[in-house]
Amino acid sequence: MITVLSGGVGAARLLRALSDVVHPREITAVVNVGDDLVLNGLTICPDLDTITYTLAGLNNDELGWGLSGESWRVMDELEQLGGASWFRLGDRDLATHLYRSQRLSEGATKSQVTAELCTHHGLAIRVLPVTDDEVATQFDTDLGRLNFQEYFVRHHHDVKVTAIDIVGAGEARATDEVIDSLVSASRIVIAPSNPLISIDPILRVGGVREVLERRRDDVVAVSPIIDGRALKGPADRLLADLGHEVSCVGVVDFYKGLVGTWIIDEADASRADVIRSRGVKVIVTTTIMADAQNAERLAHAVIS
Ligand code: FO1
Repeated sequence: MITVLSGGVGAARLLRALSDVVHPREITAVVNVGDDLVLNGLTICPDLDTITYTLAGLNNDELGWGLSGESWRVMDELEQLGGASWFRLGDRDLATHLYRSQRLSEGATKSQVTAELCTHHGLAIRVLPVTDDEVATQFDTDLGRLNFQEYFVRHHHDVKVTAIDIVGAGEARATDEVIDSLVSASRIVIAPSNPLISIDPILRVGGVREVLERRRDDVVAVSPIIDGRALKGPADRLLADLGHEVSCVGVVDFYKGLVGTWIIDEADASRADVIRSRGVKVIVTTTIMADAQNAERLAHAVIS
């Protein structure tokens, strides 16, 4: 069994690659919920949906989120009404949010709804929200406090961040399924997702960090920073804004005490010895999942 701590796109690609080299039933994704929001009365879970859609082969590759073959008629109407249309929900995607919101209003948990959606899409990989409790990633910025999607989408993550607050994480508990999957996995993987805003909100949920500390030798992490830059998104800028070194070494130090083996990109081969001096193993390989071959090579490194 392999358990993968997962954010959005990077994690989804790694999960897809892993499922080509390990039976999907052997894989569990423990997914961030700090990006989740309620908008237009609907509960939207972007990381859960990106993973579910990608594994089902339905992700919109052009946008990197939402469903393929999308249309936007509802958003266009909403815009004309003056409603909240800055966070774009496609017509097909809306069905997921309507379904989830209805089920939650009937008393189902986020975990139950996620399982139902995975069954609907015929997924063999188990996809688990890290918690069924409320967790919300928020940012202190030059513009004041912003919730996740205000920062990420409305302001295009182009605003200086002075602090990140994972509201509710201190009181939230990981679900029993999540803890079981972490305790029983032969390997725990930290996906190449944003350390500060995708993985940290998972680690801060009650019960998770403790298991990783105990199981450190079985934890393998893939650096999302390659040659001092993030492939996508604001990870490099956030590391800099918050005083971390913007390199794979900075990420290694951020996860101090939690990881036994690091996978870094060939572009960072010269940093391998510095990382080894932190008392961890290092594998150097291609970490950019630009094509199926590279993704498979990375998946093999993760399970090797
Ligand atoms: N990202 C955008 O840049 N603009 C959007 O309008 C947008 C809508 C959206 C709707 C549903 C969903 O599941 C994801 C959506 N995303 C959108 C992506 C999302 O904001 C982020 O990529 C993740 O939260 C970061 O992992």
